[in-house]
Amino acid sequence: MSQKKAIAVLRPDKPDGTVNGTIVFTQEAGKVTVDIDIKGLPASGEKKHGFHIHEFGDNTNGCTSAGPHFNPHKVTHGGPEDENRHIGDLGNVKAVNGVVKEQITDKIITLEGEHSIIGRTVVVHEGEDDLGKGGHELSVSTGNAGGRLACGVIGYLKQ
Ligand SMILES: [Cu+2]
Ligand SMILES: [Zn+2]
Repeated sequence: MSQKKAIAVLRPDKPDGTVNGTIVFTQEAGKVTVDIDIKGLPASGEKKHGFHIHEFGDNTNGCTSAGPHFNPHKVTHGGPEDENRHIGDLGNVKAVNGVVKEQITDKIITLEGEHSIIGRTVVVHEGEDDLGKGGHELSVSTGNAGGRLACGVIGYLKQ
């Protein structure tokens, strides 16, 4: 299988926003590796931020235009390890003093075929994603992760 790579360059949602970064996706057999580099988050020790792929590759009115979580199967929100989850549910990233540097792998997202994430938007949220278990009315749709701090459209990366 030929390896495919994609990238999303994160920009702040608001003109005075500080959050930026790059997210690199690498398709491998049956999984995608995601290299996450984010800077400019609130520097307050360790803090989790909801991290998802949203449906549309549209940032016309900031990150809001990206729409809801990418969810072609019309199921409820969950965590990345849950059987029941949106395709776009990648859970949380953990910032340490405003910086995220982590690598995750996910078996649900893909850079190929009908449910490819290419052309959709990565969003970093203000708050923590409760992975559907918070008991808030928004838990089952968004994980109640709060506002959108930064986002970027996923496109093919030269390799
Ligand atoms: Cu989100
Ligand atoms: Zn979701």
